[in-house]
Amino acid sequence: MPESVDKPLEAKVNDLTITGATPSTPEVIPKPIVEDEDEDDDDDEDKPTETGEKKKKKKKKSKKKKKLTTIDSSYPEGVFPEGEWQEYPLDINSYRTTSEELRYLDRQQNNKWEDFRKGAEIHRRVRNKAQSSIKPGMSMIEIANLIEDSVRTYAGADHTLKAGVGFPTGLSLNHVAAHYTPNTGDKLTLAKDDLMKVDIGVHVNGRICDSAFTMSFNDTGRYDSILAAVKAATNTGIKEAGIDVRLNDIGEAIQETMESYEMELDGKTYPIKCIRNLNGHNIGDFIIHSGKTVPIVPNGDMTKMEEGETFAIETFGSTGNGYVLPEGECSHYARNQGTENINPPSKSAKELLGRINENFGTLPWCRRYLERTGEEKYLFALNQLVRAGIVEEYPPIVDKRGSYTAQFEHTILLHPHKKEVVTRGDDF
Ligand code: HZT
Ligand code: MN
Ligand code: MN
Repeated sequence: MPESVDKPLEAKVNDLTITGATPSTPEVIPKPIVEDEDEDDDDDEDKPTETGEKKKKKKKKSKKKKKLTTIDSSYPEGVFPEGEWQEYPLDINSYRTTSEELRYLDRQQNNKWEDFRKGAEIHRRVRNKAQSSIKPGMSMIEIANLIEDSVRTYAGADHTLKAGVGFPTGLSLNHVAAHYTPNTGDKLTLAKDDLMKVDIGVHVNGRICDSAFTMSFNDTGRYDSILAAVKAATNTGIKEAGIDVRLNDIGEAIQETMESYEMELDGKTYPIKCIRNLNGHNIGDFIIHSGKTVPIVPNGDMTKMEEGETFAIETFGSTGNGYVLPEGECSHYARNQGTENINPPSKSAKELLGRINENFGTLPWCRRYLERTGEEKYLFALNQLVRAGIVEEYPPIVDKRGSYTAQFEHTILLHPHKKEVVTRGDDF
């Protein structure tokens, strides 16, 4: 659809690149005109020269450098690939799939869905890069920078609130289930047998794609069953989700899938448990968790999902207690909603809050991002904002020491007629 009437002008990103574009029929799957290719245009690298020798030097030089450019340059019409479509599960909803009225209703929201799809395409490209280039021995800071720089480059926005990183990159290892990202000075490096949850957030105009996967570098199949359990459990949650579905019932289905797996580790068999105090959540504009939570065990919550809602469906499996507690130095923060009238307790806290508002609004951020804005001795003021209730800390959350945890997560859109697993890729 042509540019919106219903969106404020300042909320648009990269107007220039899509000016004058006449978007094609929405039913046509958009094909990127510029595929990522080798850095140079030389496509005869492998052909022997007249003397029979191959152009080795040239090939080496151009080997793995991929052209990283804005996602808009790949989709100049501003129409991004759709995610995976799934029909709604309940029989009472079978009319939705074919209803012309509901499809029409859905098109009124097209700008919003396009923002999610653009974020999702950035997410897929960034995680492909992560999956091919992250190696044991790298520092956690290097890994975080690789991912976040890639998000920023694809987003190509001149302001953090237009498009880019949607929340700190989670790189939690082993018994740490979530909300670890390195702070400056962190010396931690990735080891071969680490099990790493990579949780990447991409936002476009405040529409946040929240999607995560788990990486292993062990080639003996050590973690295969926990990975299979959690991937299957998340897919169960996605399949069960839908308009008028009770949150409790999604939790029940997820647990049933997850806990049908076990894992043998060094001669001992462990049940794979759901981490019962972690859950999926509604996603709101610039608000990573708004409203409903989606349990991963039954919890008696009879609340239903509703038309038009967007959710992060995430599940966590563990060989430990299946219960997490906060532990370790905090890196993740976000402004608390509804605290606009609380007065910051000091001049430095007030100034820091100004910086936070200007750069992140209500999006979550981490210490490294604050430092990118030019802040340096901010910790005292930050802790004042935390104590005043203006800023919320999201410390790392951990299961039992020595246990292993895994996570898979997708963002889903509950369109009136069908649901869209917008962050789905060929990887997970
Ligand atoms: C909080 C802070 C962040 C939301 C889930 C999550 C990563 O555990 C209600 C349900 C980023 C995200 C969040 F910096 N959390 N998804 N991906 N973390 S949560 C939550 O705090 S609140 C789940
Ligand atoms: Mn996440
Ligand atoms: Mn999430």
